[in-house]
Amino acid sequence: TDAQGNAAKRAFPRGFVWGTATAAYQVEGATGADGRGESIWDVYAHTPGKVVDGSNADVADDDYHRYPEDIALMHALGVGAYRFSVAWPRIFPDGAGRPDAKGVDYYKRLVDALHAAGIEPYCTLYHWDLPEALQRKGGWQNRDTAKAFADYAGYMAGQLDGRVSHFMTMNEISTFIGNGYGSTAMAPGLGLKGQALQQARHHALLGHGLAVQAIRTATNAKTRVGSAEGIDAPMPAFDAPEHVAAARKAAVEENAGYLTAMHTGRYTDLYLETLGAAAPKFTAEEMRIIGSKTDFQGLNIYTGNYYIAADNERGYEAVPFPASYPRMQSSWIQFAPDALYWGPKLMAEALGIGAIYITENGTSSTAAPDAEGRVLDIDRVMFLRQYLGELQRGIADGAPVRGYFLWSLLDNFEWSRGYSERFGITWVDFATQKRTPKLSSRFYRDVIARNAI
Ligand code: PNW
Repeated sequence: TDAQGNAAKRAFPRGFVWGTATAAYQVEGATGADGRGESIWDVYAHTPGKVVDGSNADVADDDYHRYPEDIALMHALGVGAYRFSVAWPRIFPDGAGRPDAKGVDYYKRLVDALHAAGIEPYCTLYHWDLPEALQRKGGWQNRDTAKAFADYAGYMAGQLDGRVSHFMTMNEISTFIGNGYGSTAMAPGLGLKGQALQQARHHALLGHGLAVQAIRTATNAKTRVGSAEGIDAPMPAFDAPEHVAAARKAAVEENAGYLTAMHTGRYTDLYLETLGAAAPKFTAEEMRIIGSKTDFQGLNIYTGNYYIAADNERGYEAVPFPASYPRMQSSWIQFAPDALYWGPKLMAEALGIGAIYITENGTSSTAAPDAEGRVLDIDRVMFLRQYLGELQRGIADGAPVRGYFLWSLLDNFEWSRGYSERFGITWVDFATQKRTPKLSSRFYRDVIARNAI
């Protein structure tokens, strides 16, 4: 019990899944090892001027070789689950055709080592590292990429069948389409507009739907299939009925190109109307595939957006963040713990989602080793304590959240921010590859041990 004597009220449900998350390109390194093919991120990171600190992920955390040490770190933390991703170019170096046995074998060894440590593997099949060979044929602008993805996803899921209980097709279609196709901030950096951008987005959704079906065909009946999507986490400006209703409408319309389409099998009228001539071309059959039933929805939530009721066609209005609103080191992370209260709750209500995992939550921090080598990242501790407190409150109020994956286990290659933004609860000295758990790691260990906040 805490000072108020209400510890029981702050407990998470029995069996709640506690985990950490990483992604292949951000931690593995070893980009030339075994038969791995080139990915769009190798090309992008090696193009001068793309990554702020001029770095790349050729070595990153060298997790391809050091995974036993990193699993030991997780074992010490007490996590019951680990979310990792498979690098498509390690499995099919050319995107399709003949699989590389050594690449496949690496993930089998990783998964077996996780089980040996009592950690359940949660596997993402696409975390943005498209084989460069497919980019040369148009990447997600080419409808054939959706089919190639489903073939790869089905093959890999079949290889891991029985050893992985939860598969996620893709990570944050919204981010790799928005930043990689809609702007130049991420690979492949195309900066498309209008219909071309919408068509690429539609093909990525189609790839998700086809992959859901391929994974089901390739695995046993107990396997759970979903995706990990970045959402516009809707929050009422404050808890008044009209603003809650407004945020619930925003949940549907602001995610219309992604989660709403995936859970309803259709684009909303308002979405298509707003796009006008830029709307994607699609068939009823494609929409049926995009709406393929999943078993859970992963949500990556770092921040959210506030809404108020409005007298307009949508019935809501977003409240802009003033310059004085508190932010973390990464300028896009507005400190908004209520996103973990309202986000899952309103998305579940609005789209009828039965099971949610928070597949990513966390923050960057500038905290660095002190004279004694300790990393006292009190900003991250504060962030996690507040967000987890709101998550617990949301679950107590009925949000169907089954687990939480902290991003990230390790400092790693933060895409176009290179190594300048560190999201790890473990410090990594990239010169020596030495790992040092930060203060936040001890905090998270305590939360897991007590199953309470
Ligand atoms: C997620 N934004 O990316 C990714 O899934 C991770 O790979 C990444 O390391 C993590 O969040 C931290 O950034 C995002 O600008 C990157 O809104 C950028 C944004 C959102 C998500």
